[in-house]
Amino acid sequence: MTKSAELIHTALDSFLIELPSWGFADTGTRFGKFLQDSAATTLAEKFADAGQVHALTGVCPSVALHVLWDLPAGTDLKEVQNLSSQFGVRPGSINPNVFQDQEYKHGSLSNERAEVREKALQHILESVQWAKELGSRDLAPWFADGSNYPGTANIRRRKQWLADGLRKVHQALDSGQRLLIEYKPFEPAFYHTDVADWGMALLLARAAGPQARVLVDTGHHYQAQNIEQIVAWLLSEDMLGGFHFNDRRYADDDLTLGSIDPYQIFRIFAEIRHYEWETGGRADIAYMVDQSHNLKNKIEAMIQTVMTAQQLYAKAALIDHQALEKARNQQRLIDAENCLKDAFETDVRPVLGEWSESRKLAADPLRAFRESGYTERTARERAGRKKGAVSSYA
Ligand SMILES: [Mn+2]
Repeated sequence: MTKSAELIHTALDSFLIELPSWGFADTGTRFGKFLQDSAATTLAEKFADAGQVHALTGVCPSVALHVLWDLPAGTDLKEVQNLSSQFGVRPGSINPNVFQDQEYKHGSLSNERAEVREKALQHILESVQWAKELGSRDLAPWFADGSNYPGTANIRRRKQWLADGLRKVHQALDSGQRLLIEYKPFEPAFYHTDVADWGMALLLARAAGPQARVLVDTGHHYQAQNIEQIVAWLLSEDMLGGFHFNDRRYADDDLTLGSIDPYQIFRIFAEIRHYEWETGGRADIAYMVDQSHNLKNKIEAMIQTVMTAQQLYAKAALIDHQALEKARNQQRLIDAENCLKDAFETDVRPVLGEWSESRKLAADPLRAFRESGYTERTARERAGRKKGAVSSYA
């Protein structure tokens, strides 16, 4: 094996990606939801579909669960464990839902009304409990808190309420668990969101406690924001907890990773790989997908995402960090920049195929999936049951 093939194999061996349960369900836009006969509606179907992706790619052993959509009140967690063993994928991060109920229209943990804050807190604490029982490490709340018009919210007080709530959530964690704080500059609130950027998320994570980290959703930034710089800063503060992978052209578009700007994702991986090269350690990062495949076949889109992530990660594994560091120190700008570009422009797909075959996986998971006839089979089985089943987002 060549040296670069070896580098890629080693990198891919430990590169795992978590799949979101909601990525297999029918989803849509603010204008409408588009149904696919083969899309999953039940938790069993979501586990089955995620299991397909893992069986073919070998790198997606866990599924992120969304509490209200996947674990409604009265869910028997034993059933979830059974699905896990049946389909070969375990429950991953637990995502509490504190935005869907009517009470949350003005926010959850930072709502002006104490009883709403309390309701949100209880739901998140319950989610921590479920995470413990399911053996899930990371808790990843989705906060939609914010306001739509200037002057309508006390921003400082809401920050305090949010910090207080997160501190209580942190107290409930087991020693191995983590609380991931995700940020987003707008939507669904359009004037201010309570956790608008990585700095706010960092402060809230620090206020919550030592097991809290920042979650970077690649779509949750303004245009032209330098995401890899945010990643570098969070790494240097030991505060990077994980990623929600997706791509965007305009806002939080939830498009397929690397479909618009693969170099952006590569540059993020380059920062992580450089940090690991420099420290000799491994950054504890949860790589997760958070996408909405409104029009693509859900499972195919997920396989495409995983393969894209692997390709970009493999390219980043080819960076010669020693040469890069030397060029930087000697201020040879073109040479330093070309360390990244040479790696990025290498076609790693043949090595990726060899790596898959060496792991007894299909060299081309996408083609293998299409040839399996899974979509046609599940479309036949699921189509009848789905009639009229258009309710919540996923
Ligand atoms: Mn996200």
